[in-house]
Amino acid sequence: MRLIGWAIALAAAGLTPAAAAQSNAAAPAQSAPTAAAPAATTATPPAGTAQEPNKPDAAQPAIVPGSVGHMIPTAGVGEPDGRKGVQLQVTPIGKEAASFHNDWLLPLCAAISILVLVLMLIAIIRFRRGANPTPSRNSHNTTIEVIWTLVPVLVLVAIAIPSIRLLRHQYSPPPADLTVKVTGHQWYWSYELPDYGVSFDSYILKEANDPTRQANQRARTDNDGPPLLAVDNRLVIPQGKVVKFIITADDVIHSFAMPAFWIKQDANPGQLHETWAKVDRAGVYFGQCSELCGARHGFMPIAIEVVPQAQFAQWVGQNGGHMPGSKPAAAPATASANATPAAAQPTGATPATQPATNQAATAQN
Ligand SMILES: [Cu+2]
Repeated sequence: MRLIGWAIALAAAGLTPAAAAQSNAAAPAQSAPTAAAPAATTATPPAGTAQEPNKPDAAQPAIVPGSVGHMIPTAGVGEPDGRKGVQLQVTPIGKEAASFHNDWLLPLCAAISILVLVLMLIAIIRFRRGANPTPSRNSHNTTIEVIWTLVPVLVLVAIAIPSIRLLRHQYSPPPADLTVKVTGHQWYWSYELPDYGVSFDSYILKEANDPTRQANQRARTDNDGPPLLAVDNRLVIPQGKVVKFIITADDVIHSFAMPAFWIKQDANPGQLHETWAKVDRAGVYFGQCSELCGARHGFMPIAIEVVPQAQFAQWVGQNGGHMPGSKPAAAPATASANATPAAAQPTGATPATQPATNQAATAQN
């Protein structure tokens, strides 16, 4: 009895802080402005208002539509276009998954639905009271019972085999050619290519008539992409290469989703998640944060541009980075629009540290 008493006391003590925390959490919610204020002050840059607060427009070179990093999107590719079903898939996994969905699951679902509908119609019409006044008193039929047990089992096996095969392909990626670290923030994404010395932030491009757009912020044009999906700095990756994405977050849970690559991976603070893509088709692809992450969750799109290897090298150079094995860029002054001051700094660091970084990068490749 004494033991039980202690157990209850301990449990109560354990529960109390949780209950207190809950009531604390509930309290600020009643006064919305108080709750919003700390969030606004902790978010740097200020919640969704600045694209590159440290860099005035005047310092950015003019954007040439169609150049690397500014490829003009193709309608209906890598963006929603009102079609039913999944987007055009551009990775091997995406193609396998879309084919599994379109050519196997959908026909199977349709066949089962039609079968059930026909059986229901037969039961309703043929066995209605008017047509069948004295109902059968049979309570079971062994043949039918065997059929209605075996057929669903076979249907499940027919779904499970390709489904498990797809999962196996998805979770056994080929060796990576390139690693990209993706970090979700409230409310923007940042990207880092550690082996190339490139890192930058990527913000939504606001509409020209958006009252929250600051005077020095570039407005979206159709060359950038659809509204709510276009970003100021796109991630550029090489065509036909295996890209490993290491995904995390620095505040709350986000989700890195790129429908045309068949990627959707949670970005959790304090955890590294991994996914991959091998994109064979050059182009611009758009995705969105897919985990409700706060007030501007709907305003942190993802844009990935897939380009041939030579253009990728050009983009790396423009952003103050260097191809593994080659000499790093001379000075941050050569960094283009995409390079943030944070990205430019390591390149401008003392030359003594550079060869070591370079060797490490080469060794990893
Ligand atoms: Cu998010």
